[in-house]
Amino acid sequence: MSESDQPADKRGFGDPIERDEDVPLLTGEATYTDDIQLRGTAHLAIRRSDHAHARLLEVDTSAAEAMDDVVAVYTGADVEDSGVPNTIPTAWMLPGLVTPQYRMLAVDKVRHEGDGIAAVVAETPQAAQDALEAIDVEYEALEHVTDPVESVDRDVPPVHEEAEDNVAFDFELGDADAVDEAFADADRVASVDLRQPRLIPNAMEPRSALADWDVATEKLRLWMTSQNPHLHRMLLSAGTLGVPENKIQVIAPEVGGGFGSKIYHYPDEAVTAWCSMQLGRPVKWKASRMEGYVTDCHGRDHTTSAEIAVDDDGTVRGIRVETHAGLGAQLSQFATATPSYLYATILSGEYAIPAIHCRVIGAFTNTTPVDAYRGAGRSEGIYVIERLMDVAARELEMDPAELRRTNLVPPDEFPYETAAAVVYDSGEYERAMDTALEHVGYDDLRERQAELREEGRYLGIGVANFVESAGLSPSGLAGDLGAQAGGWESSIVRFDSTGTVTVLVGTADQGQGHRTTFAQIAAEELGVDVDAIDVVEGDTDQIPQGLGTYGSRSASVGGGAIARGAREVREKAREIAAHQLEASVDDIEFDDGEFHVAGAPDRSYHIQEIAAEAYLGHDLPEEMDPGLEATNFYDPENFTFPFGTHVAVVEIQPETGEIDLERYVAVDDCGEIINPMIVEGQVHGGIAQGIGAALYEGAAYDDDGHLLTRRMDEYAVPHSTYVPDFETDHTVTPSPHNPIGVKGVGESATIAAAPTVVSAVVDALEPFDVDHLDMPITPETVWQAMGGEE
Ligand code: PCD
Repeated sequence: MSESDQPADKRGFGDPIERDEDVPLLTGEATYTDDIQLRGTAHLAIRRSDHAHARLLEVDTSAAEAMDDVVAVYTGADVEDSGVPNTIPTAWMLPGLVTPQYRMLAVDKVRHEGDGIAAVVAETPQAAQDALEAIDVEYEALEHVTDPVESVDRDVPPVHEEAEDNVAFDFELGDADAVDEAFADADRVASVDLRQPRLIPNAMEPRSALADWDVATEKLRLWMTSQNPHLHRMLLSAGTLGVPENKIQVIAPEVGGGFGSKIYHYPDEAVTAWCSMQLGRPVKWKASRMEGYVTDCHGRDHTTSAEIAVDDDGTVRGIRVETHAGLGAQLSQFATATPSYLYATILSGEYAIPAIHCRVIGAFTNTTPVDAYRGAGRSEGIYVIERLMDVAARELEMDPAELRRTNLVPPDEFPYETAAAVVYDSGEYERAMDTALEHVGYDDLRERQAELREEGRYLGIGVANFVESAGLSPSGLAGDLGAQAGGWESSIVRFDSTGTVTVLVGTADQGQGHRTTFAQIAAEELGVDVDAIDVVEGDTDQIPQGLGTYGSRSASVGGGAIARGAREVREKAREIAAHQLEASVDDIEFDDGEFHVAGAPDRSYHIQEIAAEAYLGHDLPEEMDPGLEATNFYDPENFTFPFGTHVAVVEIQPETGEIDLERYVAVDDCGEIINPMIVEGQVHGGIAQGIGAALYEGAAYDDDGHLLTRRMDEYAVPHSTYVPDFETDHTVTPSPHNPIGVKGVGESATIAAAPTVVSAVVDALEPFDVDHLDMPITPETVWQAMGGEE
């Protein structure tokens, strides 16, 4: 590799640099959306449906309107009559997809508890809240359905008239005939029926928005809790408000966690903007925690039947998967992509499986819309293949780790095209697996397990391998699959005239630490100190274009755009240096920020001095324009495919069914690591969320279609004391096509942790002939599985 492609010295890249963002976050100095104060701000509250499914007979707002401090009350009909497009569009089409109109506020009918019915704008947040109760809504209750299988199998009134059978899409991937043949030929077949419950995202900061419509310029400024401000700008413009895109500025200030839930273009932020446009004054909305529970998109909600065909020697011949995916009452932007492509294309896991077929029925239900939640689609897919590996191992009476090892895609097979229509870029699966098994002391643990069983104690060892598609790209592929947006990212890398650097990028952090890691990337490429670099994200007026942060894309796609931009800047600086040193460009070397003629390091110019020259413009090479900056659009040639092996050790208390999670070992491979400390944090958070899914979390609805788990004391997000100390390690298999060799890491551990923990619990219960337990596995389910009475 030439010196210009790969800077020799490490300036930050790879170092565990402390997070630049932490001091303001921890001292409370950081600015979140709700911290922003504009003079004359009015406050919005939204009246929501307390029915799961009902016709709206009348919405009487007169009493509310007459209340003190109430500025205005609007219904769905008012929004519709205002003449704006009033559509919350889907951002991913699938063949045959039914796309009912999704409006800012309901008209005629409510389709889930929490559906917006009317908007109250008042002088104070309290006045707005009080007025909500004065709105008189007359409903005619309709039969509702919350379960994705029931919704298509049972005869219920459809959620949308457009989809009589409640089917939004019926998706297929893979080769059904090849799978039939594999199943006919194979020595054995094993199967599992499983449910992946609905999860509620629980970001620390609830969603909120502040909209300011400038009557004079007809420009909308919208501060909001967004993972992707540019996407919000586009969808608001085209589908919802009809305001030209260049008259909308979306700003995501500090955002306190998202986990997927802040990707989406929800009605609420749009209503906030619409109200500001009606009133010509700033309007602010913020969700309460309980409001968030019924309006933030939920995750998962899969009911699956899966089968695996294996030979006696452990060779997997094929898998067959059928899933009903609950979409909720409306199509959120990626609700279609998450359970289809993001799910079915990862079903091969780390294994060479010659035949795969998957069918997914996307079902409307009378529930909060479902969309991507950390691990989106890939979590669900890896869970299926890893559960299949365990049931197959039982069927074959083979060690589950051994069965997995037998089927790994070998390192010399990459790039590897799976039977599920993706090409894995690179991987050394066995190395990561060995690292994890050695770390945990797998063979000793198996012996210990046997000894303990003699004593009537139940130790369980769970192993799961995962591979993940991160950084959805290239744009052409995304388009072929139905995406209504690209897969690229864009950056501007700009030297300022005094030698500092500003990096602007279209991703948008919610806690990941981009300001730190992106400065590390630029520092590495430019040979300047990380402290000289300022990273700017989250403002569509400053950063011309971008697609935001989701799908663990920012490090690889955003970071790639930054590296490429920085390299372009460096090459221009090299030309200026050559001119100053009166040498040919080819003879100029770049070393630790200094340009010098090869073999003559004594006379040199630092890149920061060159930057000053570039802006003075007094003595530049002929025909060169002044300035030192580059705009880069990076459209990767493929996803990156992070992978790894996680191992959990549990002991079950037979008297109570309690599960002691004793050890948790994670070996992740996310390619080159920009900042090991940040990656460690990502892995820790991810494991905690996966453990949450396996043992604690799960949204539940009562018979009336009301969310039962509507508060943090009813929906069990694990506390730090619920999880063991994590033992982490890494292998490094650089992505061959990414300019900095990185792969994503943000979702990896969540994807791995749920199947790992479930595998461990089920392993502990082998003496009780338990092959599978659905999540969340509570002490009660364990106790019953061990033969306890209800
Ligand atoms: N990194 C490094 N190295 C590597 C990779 C990575 O260092 N190799 C780092 C970076 O730079 C950043 C992080 O780490 O900082 C991450 O990254 P990524 O993987 O690329 O990712 P992003 O894009 O950035 O992010 C996203 C993710 C997601 S997706 C989710 S869910 C979650 C995660 O992220 N979320 C969150 N994580 C987190 N964290 C926090 N704190 N918060 C939050 O919210 Mo989705 O799709 O949305 O469902």
